[in-house]
Amino acid sequence: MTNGRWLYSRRRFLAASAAGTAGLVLGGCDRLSSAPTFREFLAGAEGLTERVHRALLWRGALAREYRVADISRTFRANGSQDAYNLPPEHIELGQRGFSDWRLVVDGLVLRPARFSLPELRALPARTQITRHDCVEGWSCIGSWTGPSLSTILDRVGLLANARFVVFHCADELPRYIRGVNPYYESIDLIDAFHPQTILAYEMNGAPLSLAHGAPLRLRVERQLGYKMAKFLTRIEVVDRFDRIGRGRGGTWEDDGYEWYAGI
Ligand SMILES: Nc1nc2c(c(=O)[nH]1)N[C@H]1C(S)=C(S)[C@@H](COP(=O)(O)O)O[C@H]1N2
Ligand SMILES: [Mo]
Repeated sequence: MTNGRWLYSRRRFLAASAAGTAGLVLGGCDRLSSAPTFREFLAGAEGLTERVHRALLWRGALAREYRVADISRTFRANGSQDAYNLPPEHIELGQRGFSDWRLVVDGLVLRPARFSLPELRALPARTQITRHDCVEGWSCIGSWTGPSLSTILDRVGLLANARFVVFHCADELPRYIRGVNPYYESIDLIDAFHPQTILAYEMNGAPLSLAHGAPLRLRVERQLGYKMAKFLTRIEVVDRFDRIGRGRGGTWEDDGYEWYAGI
């Protein structure tokens, strides 16, 4: 990434942080998007305690990145991973190399779009070696490659009332009724613009296998495994998620897990 691009992304990320978290903390503060940088915003905001400062900055921290030598010999697959949870159409798309698969990006955006796999591969990509922590108590280190979610969001352009990004998936977990409740997840704009939030089409240097979410999955490295939606079909930008699924922001959240699964 060029320096200019980095500064631009950082600015976007910090602006998203200010809009997302500070909006909640300060309430009633508008015109946040005009804040030139996050630190300037914080410096100008009166009455913020040290703890609030820390909490806001903490959301921007990077997850640890590892060396190639640290990559786990085998990376466990979890949740949906084959035809048992995937509809036949998705399996057939895979058999044709996902050439007919498209990622739909819509909702509160200026320019709704559909991306093919080659289009996503043509975007600037990031590779990161990170540790995946499942809530069930296991961890694996893997390498992930794909465009930053921020690149996609910049392409489509967010409307002013955008607050969350919802990830819709092709699969359904057995406990949910097929055709009624496909796997889904959601994150706020702070995580959406975090530099390590990517849409991965490669794992350990090879195209994503079906078990790990082919053709495209989310990596949101500051949170637990269940946030990392596999088999993406659609990214929807929303101002609220209480009308999606059973209203708690994700398949496992609807079952009682935390929406913010920070690690
Ligand atoms: N679409 C979808 N995404 C999903 C799941 C799933 O069942 N379906 N399981 C989640 C859970 S609990 C974990 S730990 C990780 C597992 O990713 P992996 O199979 O690459 O290890 O994917 C997450 N994303
Ligand atoms: Mo998990």
